[in-house]
Amino acid sequence: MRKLELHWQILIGMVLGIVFGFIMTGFFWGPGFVTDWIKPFGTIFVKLLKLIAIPLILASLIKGISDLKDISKFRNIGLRTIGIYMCTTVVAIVLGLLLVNVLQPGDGISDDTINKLTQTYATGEDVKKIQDNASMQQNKGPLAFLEEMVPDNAIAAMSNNRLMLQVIFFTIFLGISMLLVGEERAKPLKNFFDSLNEVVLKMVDLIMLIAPYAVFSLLASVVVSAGDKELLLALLKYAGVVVLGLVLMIVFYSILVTIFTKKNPFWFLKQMSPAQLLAFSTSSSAATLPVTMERVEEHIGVDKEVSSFVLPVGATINMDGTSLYQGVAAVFIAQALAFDLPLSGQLTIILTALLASIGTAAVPGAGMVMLVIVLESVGFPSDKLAIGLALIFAVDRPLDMFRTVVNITGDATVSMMVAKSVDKLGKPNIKEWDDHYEEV
Ligand code: DAS
Repeated sequence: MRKLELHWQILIGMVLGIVFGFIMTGFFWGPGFVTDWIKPFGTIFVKLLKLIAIPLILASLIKGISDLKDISKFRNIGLRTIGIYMCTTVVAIVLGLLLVNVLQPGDGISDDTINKLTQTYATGEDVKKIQDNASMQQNKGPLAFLEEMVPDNAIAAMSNNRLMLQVIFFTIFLGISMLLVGEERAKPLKNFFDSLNEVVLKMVDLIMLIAPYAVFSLLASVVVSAGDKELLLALLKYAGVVVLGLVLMIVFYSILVTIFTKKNPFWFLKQMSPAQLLAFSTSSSAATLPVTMERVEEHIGVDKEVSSFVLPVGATINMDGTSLYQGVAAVFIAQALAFDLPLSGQLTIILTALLASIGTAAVPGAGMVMLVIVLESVGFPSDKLAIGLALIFAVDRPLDMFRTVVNITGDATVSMMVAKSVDKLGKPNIKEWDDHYEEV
């Protein structure tokens, strides 16, 4: 197994996990066995990745900023990054709205299916938890996300992955201050973070040694916990529209990479495939971030000065897959429950889905929590909200896997575009494919 390239190892682990999961569903003791004896290994793997995400952000961001030498370059990278992120997210939402209006997946849902979904999910703990999380988000003002970005305790912020944006804020503040005190004075601190960066990247390599076995465990547990097969089929058209949109976003990124970086898009997708497969398996941009950074820096050649800012910020505020999904899901629910959503309402969705995807945490299922905000923004009746969420809950986990792949691929694409624009897109350190494939 070790001889194979990483993405083949992970892919084999995923396929075997899915097959094993389906086999286990054939025995009454199967799902319990997988949940009790197989799933923990996948959970440990995700926890290990999250464990090093914060130290990696800290070390690589400090190194990236302090390597810049002056503030103007940092401002340059920051403005380009945020600007391109907002553009790709708007493209994703508009694409989602176009597809869901043209393909109308909500029209085919029978009342019987809606009733069955309502009984299965609408009264359940899961939907109630999503609504509680969403109402906590809503009670805040429009600038809440800005307020929450500033930590009042740096150590506490680092102890909680959901506060990644606070760690990024603190780290940028520290990095800029290091630049201002001058290279000599900041040298001891810079040396410390430079070596921390090397050590944490080595930890990524060690954790990745168990990746094939971990994704086997993660996929097996997803298969055994899948909902009612008949209900899944009823939602297949809706799921198909979301996945079609997400695939088109990958095509969109490939076009951006070809035009703006002159790199071969197939070469790009191959270099990113281990991170994409992990994003699919974990449904977490935060857990995948260490691997996304390693792939972009070592295998694509984006300078750390760029990737150390663009990728951690992207993992938290740039979720193109999630925003496309929120656009499709909101209109699908309106179609299925015969709620009239005129064009003005759909334009509102563009803005709220943009803000919702910024506020979505980089953890599994977070996109669904923010969907409530999007639905409320277009005046969707709150008594029907639970039914609406129940409608899409059955297929949310598989769709979360796909949209997380798009989220991290979008981040990698923007990091290459920004790097190219500031002439920081060099040669990969590790070659896995011949040179002539690399350039278009
Ligand atoms: N799973 C989230 C992520 O980590 C995205 C989502 O929930 O939509 O990117």
